[in-house]
Amino acid sequence: MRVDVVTIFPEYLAPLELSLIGRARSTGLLDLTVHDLRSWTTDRHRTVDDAPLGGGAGMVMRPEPWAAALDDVRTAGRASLGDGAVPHLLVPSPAGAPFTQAMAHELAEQPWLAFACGRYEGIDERVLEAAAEQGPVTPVSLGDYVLNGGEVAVLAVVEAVARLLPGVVGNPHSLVEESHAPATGGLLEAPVYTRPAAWEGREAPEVLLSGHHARVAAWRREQSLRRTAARRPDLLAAVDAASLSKADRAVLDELGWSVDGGRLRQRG
Ligand code: 6SD
Repeated sequence: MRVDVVTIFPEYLAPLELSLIGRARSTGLLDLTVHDLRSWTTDRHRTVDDAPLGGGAGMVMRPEPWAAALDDVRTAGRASLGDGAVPHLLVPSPAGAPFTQAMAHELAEQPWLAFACGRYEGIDERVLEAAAEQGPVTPVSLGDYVLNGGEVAVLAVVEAVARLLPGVVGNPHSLVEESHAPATGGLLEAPVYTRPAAWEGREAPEVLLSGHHARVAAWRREQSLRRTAARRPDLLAAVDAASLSKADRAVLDELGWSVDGGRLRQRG
């Protein structure tokens, strides 16, 4: 997969040189280039911002350097991926669509992603309009809170997507039963433990030492349900009731959840 990131803070993306993502880059699984937006400015002060039209607080990113940067990124990418290639442009924004594991899986299928990192009050909207005439553009949000710019969101999205590329995570089985993975049926993962079995007076759950795989699986399933009910009732309400066993329903009933029209609903 090819990834281009345009930002006024290229050093902010330095963590993408580390760990599994860094190795994916050195082994050629991930071809990631970070570009400094100021390379496409034409004035002595390398200006990327200007006052908002209509007034108001802060500054807005000027369209000219952005348009030139995105044009050059598209041209360079086509030279390496082929004439028909178009990047899927992702623009971090608190006003974007929530970034989810499902979206990470879809993006992991794409040959080419580009990211435009806003700063200040954001990028002149016409940049996104013009880009949408060249290829798909998706504003994405990490969550309902406000960051200072798009760089932290790019770190999160690139890591979530790149770890799904074949060969990036050593044991692909690790991807199967984690929180938000389709295989967990939309539930959170159970807690995990390692040796020593007793640590500072705290015992790990005995069932995990039993060697009884079916009992371990049943215990983990129950923990997933309890955790999801306590922490993410929104996820539990989205579960297809047809995926629940009798044992699942008994646990959920004890927690105050009943099946109603194929979905789960909290009583009371
Ligand atoms: C000015 C940005 C870009 C400012 C952001 C994204 C999320 N989920 N919160 N905040 C954000 C992105 C803020 O450029």
